[in-house]
Amino acid sequence: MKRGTVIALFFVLVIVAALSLEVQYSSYDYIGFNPTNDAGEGVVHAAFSNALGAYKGPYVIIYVTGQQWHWDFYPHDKVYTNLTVVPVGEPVVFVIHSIDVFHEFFIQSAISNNSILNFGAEAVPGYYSYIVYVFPKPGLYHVACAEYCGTAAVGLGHSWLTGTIVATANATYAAQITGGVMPQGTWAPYSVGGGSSG
Ligand SMILES: [Cu+2]
Repeated sequence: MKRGTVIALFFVLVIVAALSLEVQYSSYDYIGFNPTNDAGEGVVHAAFSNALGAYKGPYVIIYVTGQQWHWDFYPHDKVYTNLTVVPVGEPVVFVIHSIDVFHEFFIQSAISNNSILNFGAEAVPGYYSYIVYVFPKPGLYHVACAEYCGTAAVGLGHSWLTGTIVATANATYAAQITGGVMPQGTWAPYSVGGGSSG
C-alpha cells in the first residue's frame, strides 16, 4: 500500500476507536432534578440505577454547573471553580446543567500512550444531563466547553470555560486538594438504590 493510504487508514481507525470509546463510557439523558433540593434524589437514583445496570457498588456524584464563563463543581461543601477531584476505578456520575446559555461539558485526556479520551454532554438551562464514567487511572483530565457560548466584554469568554479533574485513588491527597472538605468524608457517599449514606 502507498504510504498515504496507510496514513488514511490509520486515521479512520483512530476515529472509529474514539467513537466506540464515547459509546462505551459516556451516557447521558435528561433528568428533572434540582441538585439543591433533596426531594429530587429519588429521581436521580432511579436514573442512575438505569445507567449503572446491575452495578451495586459505591459511586460518587459530582454536580457541574456551567456558566459564562466558568465551571462550578460540587457537592463538596464548598463550590470549586474549574477544579474537582474524583476517585479512580469507581463510577463517577456528573450531573450537568447550565444557569445561563448552552454549554458543553467536555472531558479530554490522554489515558494511555495511544488512546485519547474525548467525551461530553450538553449543559442546558432548565435540564440536567449526566455522564457516568469510571476513571481508569490517576491523572489530570482537562475540561473544556465544546459549545460556543459567547464572548466576554473584556477577554475571551468561551475560551475561559476550562477546568481540571484530578483523578486519584488517594483520599488523603484528594482532601488536601479540596481543603479537607469531602462529600460525607468518604469517596463513596452514595450507593445505588441506597440513597445518601451521610
Ligand atoms: Cu463555551
